[in-house]
Amino acid sequence: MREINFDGLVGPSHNYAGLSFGNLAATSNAGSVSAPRAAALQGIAKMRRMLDLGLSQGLLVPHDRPAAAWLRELGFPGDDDAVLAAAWAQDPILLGNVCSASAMWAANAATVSPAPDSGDGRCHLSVANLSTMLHRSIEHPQIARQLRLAFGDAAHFTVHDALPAALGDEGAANHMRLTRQHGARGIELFVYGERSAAGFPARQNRTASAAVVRRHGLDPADVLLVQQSVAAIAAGAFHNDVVAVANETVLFAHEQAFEDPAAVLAFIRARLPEAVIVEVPAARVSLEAAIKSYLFNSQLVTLPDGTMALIVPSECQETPEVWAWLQELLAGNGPIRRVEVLTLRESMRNGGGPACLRLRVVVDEAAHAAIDPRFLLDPARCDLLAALVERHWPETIAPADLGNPALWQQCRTARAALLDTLGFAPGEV
Ligand code: SUG
Repeated sequence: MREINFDGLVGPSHNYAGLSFGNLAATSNAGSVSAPRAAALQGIAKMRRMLDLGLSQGLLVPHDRPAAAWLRELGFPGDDDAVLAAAWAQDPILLGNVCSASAMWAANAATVSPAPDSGDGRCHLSVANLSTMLHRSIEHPQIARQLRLAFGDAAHFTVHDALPAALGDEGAANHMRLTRQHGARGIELFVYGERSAAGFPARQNRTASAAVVRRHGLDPADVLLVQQSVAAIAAGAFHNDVVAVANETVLFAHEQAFEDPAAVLAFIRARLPEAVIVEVPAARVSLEAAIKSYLFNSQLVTLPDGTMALIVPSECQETPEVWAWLQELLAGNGPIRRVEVLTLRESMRNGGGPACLRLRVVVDEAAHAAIDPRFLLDPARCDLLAALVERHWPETIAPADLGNPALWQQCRTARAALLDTLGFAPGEV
């Protein structure tokens, strides 16, 4: 069996609107000028690097933005441009919400339990409702549409609808799987948050996580619901994947990631004795440095030779305590043998690192063959995507541009060209 990473391609409307309270990068960059073309090219370069490492790579398509149809439901009349112009005049923040390219962060698209873990031998995917943040709460219908196309073969996959909005669910960003190897039965950790007195929102609800466990048919003995530490949320870790990541036998986590770390470690050791827990002490890398550099939002992957690589954002290289720690990690005799550095500056400025941009799906050969190939990538398709982005994606977007009808049209044209290049009919995704 193999793991495929499906990355969200950065959409042409990528901008810095400061929409995610509790996400320090996004709120501190609010109002800056974005570079959608560079952002999408950085994302494509990451997908290409994964292919170069011998890994399997897929993509998810940017959503239809600005979302005029959604604004129409809020009572704005007329054709799309009239709706958008009225929203811009009456409530520019609302217009900012429907212009966000936030679907790029595919780790929030769904939670995935591969076939060896589910009760019925199928890979289960639960679409996330993303209900805590307005701009993200409008993603789930289009996520569901894409996942049902990509993973439409009911012999291998089950795609579950988003949970009710009152139970905030942010998908794989709050989920970790540990296992001897991808194709073996695994244990799954679901990390939820609790609202603290005066702090940032806890975006993953415990009841939502428990519902996903039941829907996926997981054996309760192989599951742990884990409370994210209140300190981590307060420091800006709005998702668990900002402070922890797992791959096969390895859990790589900050000392302050979980409210009760001893219980997490005890569960893993009892259920998977071969597990290797790489815990980074706060005395070496503070929570603040971890969140600034996105050290734990790295992709931890198994290479074809069986060793592991950590794919880190360049901000790790620029944070001395983090880079020093990574050098020691490599010098030691642990399972992580290689560190790869990526430039993802544009996504990072909205709080999205390498791990945020991808959704992991573990499949066997038959299930792999059943995936709609339009969602799978090879180097030639990366070239096609890059050429398309060069041609159609805006070079920059300043806050005032969000009210410009020429930008709305450019975004529509860019997406239409993308769908055509990838082989989708208009309106199919
Ligand atoms: O939901 N940022 C995203 C970043 C998501 C990162 N994903 C993971 N950690 N898996 C969010 O907070 C900012 C958009 C803006 O403010 O314009 C934003 O939505």
